[in-house]
Amino acid sequence: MKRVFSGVQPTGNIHIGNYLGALKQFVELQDSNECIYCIVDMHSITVPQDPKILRKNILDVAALYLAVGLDPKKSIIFVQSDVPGHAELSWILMCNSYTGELSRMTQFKQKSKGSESAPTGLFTYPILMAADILLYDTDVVPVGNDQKQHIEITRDIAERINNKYGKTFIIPDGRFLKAGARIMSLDDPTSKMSKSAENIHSRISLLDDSNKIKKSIMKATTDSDGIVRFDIENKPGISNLLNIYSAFSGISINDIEKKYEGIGYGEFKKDLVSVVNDSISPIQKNFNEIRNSKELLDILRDGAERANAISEKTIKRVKDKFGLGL
Ligand code: ATP
Ligand code: LTN
Repeated sequence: MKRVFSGVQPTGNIHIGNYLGALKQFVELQDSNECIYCIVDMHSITVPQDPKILRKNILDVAALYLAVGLDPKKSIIFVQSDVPGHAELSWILMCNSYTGELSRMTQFKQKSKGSESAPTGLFTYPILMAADILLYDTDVVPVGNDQKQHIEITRDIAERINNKYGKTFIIPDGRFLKAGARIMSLDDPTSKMSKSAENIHSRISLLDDSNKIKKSIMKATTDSDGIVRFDIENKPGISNLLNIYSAFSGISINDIEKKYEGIGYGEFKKDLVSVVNDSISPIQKNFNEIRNSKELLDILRDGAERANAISEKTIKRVKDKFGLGL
């Protein structure tokens, strides 16, 4: 059995990009692997958060984890800050990483915009992510394409420490889905769909109502030639919608293109609204049942306990390798 680890930030409503790129894989993997899924609240404070909203968002993500089909009997589900090993290992990794490699991270460059007052945590964000992964001797990390660089630096740091101190860490592999790895924004199909973009119609959140979903899809940017064909270079808008259609319906892009041959974008978009709604409404129903239950808190407490048991063993092993403590 392989060990799987991944995390989602509690920074707002989870959108279909998060679902198709990451959460869908989480569910697929839990039947034949040992899975650990985290709500990475300490990553979320690398940018300012309102404490009340943060707490609400943590519980929303936890409830969505369960609503999409994660089963606490199969997977460990917990909140990052409930397990102190993440911060502890992060420091040790920080002492074995280079400011140069962190400076090359595109996420840091984008989010800090070169400002001298960018939080240090934003700079060291990838190290905390490496700690999340290495703490659990993870083999596989299911994520969206945007996380490739973070997986690479995790591997580099683990290899560096293994070379210096003897085998300490497992070298993890990223796992990326074909259809959902990079869902693009609906209003600007050249940038990725994001929780934080200003225009709410640029994304479809898992908790959006059907009217909002319809409006966002009907407004989605396309081109003017009216042909439903996958061509990322010349038709990024339609290609993105085809991707979403295919990922939710399981129908190949080729077959969808054939289905809409000679039919305009209007029909295609209308059907896409139904495809998305049909997939999302059972998730919303589950979410509403779970969100305010006592069971949710019990699941997170139990998850933290189980995660902590694994984490403590790793921390002990790493401290021994480094000669730390008594
Ligand atoms: P955002 O930029 O949308 O606020 P984020 O990148 O901070 O989100 P997280 O919530 O931490 O996102 O991401 C959770 C998972 O969703 C990660 O595995 C990430 O790779 C994936 N993901 C995020 N955006 C997309 C997207 N547009 N398409 C596919 N996967 C995505
Ligand atoms: N950086 C990730 C979230 C994240 C993560 C992790 C993903 C934090 N720690 C460990 C996988 C494994 C993001 O999606 N923004």
